[in-house]
Amino acid sequence: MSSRRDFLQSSAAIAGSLALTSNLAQAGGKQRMAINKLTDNAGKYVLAPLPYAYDALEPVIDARTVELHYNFHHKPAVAAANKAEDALASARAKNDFSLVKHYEKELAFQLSSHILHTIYWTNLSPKEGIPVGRLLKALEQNFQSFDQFKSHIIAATVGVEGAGWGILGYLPSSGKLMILQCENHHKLTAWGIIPILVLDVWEHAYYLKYQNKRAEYINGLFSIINWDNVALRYESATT
Ligand code: MN3
Repeated sequence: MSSRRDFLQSSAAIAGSLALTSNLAQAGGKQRMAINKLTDNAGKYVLAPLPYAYDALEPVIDARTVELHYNFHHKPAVAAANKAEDALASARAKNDFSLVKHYEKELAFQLSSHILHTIYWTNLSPKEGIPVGRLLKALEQNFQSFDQFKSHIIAATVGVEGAGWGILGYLPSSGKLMILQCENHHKLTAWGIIPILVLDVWEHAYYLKYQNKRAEYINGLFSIINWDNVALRYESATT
């Protein structure tokens, strides 16, 4: 009996510590879920409303580009991510994994598109600003100065090969802010990184107004970054 009691006690202790760990993980996770509303209560991916009018980012990004971008690039990615998850559930139910490679690729691509676009819209705002406080300090610590950070992320984003994103992210396992060049929506990542600022350089994001002048678009984009949102994301990633 005593070994059973010991077993039950140690099991309870382990369960308790697991619950504590999972509570802590959930607290961070819930905070991040509140910032990025990717799903509804049933777990289906949903498109959050655009946080401003189509013309709010004029003149840097024209209204027509925002309208097309949101409705015909972001929105279909949400539907396709749901479709891929449904197809994988159906594959499990039927024990037929003949298309698993296709739908895993679809899920990685479309869900990454949904995640990055959701961040992108909130990363921008009509009001101009600059990073301050803890975020500014972290940018200076990781990139020597704000100006060096700005030159670095602009060069990285302009230089993305083909369609993709420039990304500033925080990697909890190293405690570092990093700049990544992301191809498509999901290639060239560092596992575990939490994106806090994303700059879309797919042509649909700028071609109507800027055509091949990607650098001009990126430089303009820098003037409409919502640094309060970036700071909120940094706080959430580091606490
Ligand atoms: Mn896009």
